Amino acid sequence: MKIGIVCYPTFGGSGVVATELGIALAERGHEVHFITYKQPVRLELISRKIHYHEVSVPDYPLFHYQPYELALSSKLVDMVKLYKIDLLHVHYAIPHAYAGYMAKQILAEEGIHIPMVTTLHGTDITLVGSHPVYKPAVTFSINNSDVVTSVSESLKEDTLRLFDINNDINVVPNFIDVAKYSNPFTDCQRDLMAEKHERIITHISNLRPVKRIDDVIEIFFRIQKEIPSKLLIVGEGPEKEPSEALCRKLGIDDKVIFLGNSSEINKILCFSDLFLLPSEKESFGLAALEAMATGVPVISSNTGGLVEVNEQGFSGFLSDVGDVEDMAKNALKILKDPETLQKFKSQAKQAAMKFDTKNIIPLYESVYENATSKVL
Ligand code: GMT
Repeated sequence: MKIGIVCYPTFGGSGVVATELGIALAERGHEVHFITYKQPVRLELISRKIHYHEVSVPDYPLFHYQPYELALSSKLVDMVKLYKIDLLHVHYAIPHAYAGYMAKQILAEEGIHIPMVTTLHGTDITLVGSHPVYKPAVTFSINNSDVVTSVSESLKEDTLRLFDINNDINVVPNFIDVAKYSNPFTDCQRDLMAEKHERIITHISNLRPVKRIDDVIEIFFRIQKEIPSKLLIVGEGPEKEPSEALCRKLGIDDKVIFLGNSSEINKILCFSDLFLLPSEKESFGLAALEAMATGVPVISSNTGGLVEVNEQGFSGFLSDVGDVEDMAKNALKILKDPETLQKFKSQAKQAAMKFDTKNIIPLYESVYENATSKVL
């Protein structure tokens, strides 16, 4: 099948999922066309089966806001016609589902009936999409997609609660190529980051308020009082500076390393002992799954889809949002004894297996068949 994928190409879970999906589909023989404003960060492998088409928006001084959706719709129309694309799969409702719908309508005028699948990722529903400014357009785009998928049961429930939906929503969870995350390194070079006797605690995100970075630091503050340890914070975002200030205030700035954005996530996870994800909201928590697949147990909040990913007392522990005392207590439970840590590491990996690429990609393939049957 020839599949056109639209996504946000920069750092962020939805772009990562869309890119990994495209790569996995190409490996299964499909022809994949990424149509977006920048080459997706994880798309290193350009092959005969993977194409990238850049959407450029001409700069015109009259426009206060450049009309990206319009440029995207036009590019989708052109690419569908040029490459005879069979299906559009848009990731993140805003504005991709809306632009995809417009492209679909323009193509229909010319007798080309292309199915469109929309995948909801989280903030397009819970944080941004339900804002009154976007809500009518988001509702319309969801209701007019041929098939809608959401990355967790929890996100499906949120969508049905927040919007007036008259379309089915299929849950297709996020996935991971467990083999690829299985510590390819014989030596993780953990001495780059910490002393032999220290535990390494990691957090990876785009450092926005929803990730509650203060809680990450507060949890670590309690851990390091009991166990020699280092905290690695990976990513860039608006919370970085206040977090650095909090570390200085707590007197732990020598134990916290801010690494910025990294393309070496599996190397970082390779030398991590514990992953922290105390988010306010999380439709799935792909970062937690990446950690688990590398054999890193997770201490998280029990919000949204995290309860579908992190298994209480098995791959890690979950606590109420903001309960840093409980999170620190659970972290220490895992870290204090080497045997317990080893047990949680292997259980985390085991729990990640059910989200392995080979189990999830066929679900997307059957979604594509279903969407195609709707336009025939
Ligand atoms: O929250 C992020 O880090 C980015 C955001 C995005 O849209 O790229 O992530 C959302 O989609 C991911 C992939 O499906 C999910 O794993 C994240 O849980 C979700 N983030 C939120 O719901 C806050």
